[in-house]
Amino acid sequence: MADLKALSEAIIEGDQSTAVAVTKSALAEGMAPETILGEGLIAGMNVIGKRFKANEVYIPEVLIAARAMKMAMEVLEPKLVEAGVQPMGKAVMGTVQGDLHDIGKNLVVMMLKGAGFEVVDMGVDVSPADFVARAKETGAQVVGLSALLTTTMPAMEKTIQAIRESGLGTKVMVGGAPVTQNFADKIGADGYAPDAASAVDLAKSLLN
Ligand code: B1M
Repeated sequence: MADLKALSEAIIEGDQSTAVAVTKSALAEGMAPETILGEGLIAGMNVIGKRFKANEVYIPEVLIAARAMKMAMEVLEPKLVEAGVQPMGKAVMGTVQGDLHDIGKNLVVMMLKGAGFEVVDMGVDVSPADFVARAKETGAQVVGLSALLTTTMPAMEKTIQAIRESGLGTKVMVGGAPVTQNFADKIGADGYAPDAASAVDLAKSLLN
């Protein structure tokens, strides 16, 4: 019987080969893909998220865990699609126009995926119009904006205005080193998260 505890441990340790091997053997034994996802992969990423929030692990460990999760997800994803498993929610994420920093944004994307979200990663330097178009096209419930420069923070406000003017009901969350709760309130964001683990909690709360 495939050991889902070993699978979540492999994610926590960033052990790609064990993560892939246990995922494959669990599928071969006929285990439900959503059980493997929830009790193995997401359970492991949740531990990493909590440890990251508590400063018990740092960015490299999160990146290594996320890579192991990605490898196992490549095996699992087609089976989840076959089984018709719905993602927890859909999110569109990107770094705002004029800003090329993506390390923090990538972490948020990985943690959201780890929590069971379907995420469209738009990359960096994303215009307000492109955010609106992609949110419309995908029906995302949440749009996440990242900015690392004080000079690109106004692009967050412009993006939120464009989303509101489009009439989409999409919730908008913001983050990045210079962003604060005060700023988020001022520009009319639905939420602000100081780090990637909090961004997952926030995105979940915005779905309700
Ligand atoms: Co840039 N850079 N940089 N840089 N860079 C900073 C941000 C800076 C603070 C350095 C400094 O001067 N001390 C400074 C900004 C100053 C300011 O605006 N106040 C700066 C500058 C000035 C610039 C350039 C203008 C330099 C130049 O060319 N003269 C230029 C701008 C280019 C552009 O964007 N148009 C530039 C370029 C670059 C590189 C390309 C070289 C590189 C980026 C590489 C890349 O991202 N692929 C780079 C880097 C690496 C940095 C530093 C060193 C590190 C940033 C980082 O990745 N942090 C940074 C200095 C520093 O922070 N020590 C600096 C790690 C990352 C995990 O943290 O992104 O904050 P962070 O993400 C966190 C949270 O903020 C949060 O979760 C993450 C994980 O916990 N979070 C969210 C992030 N997004 C979120 C979204 C959410 C929720 C949470 O919801 C949607």
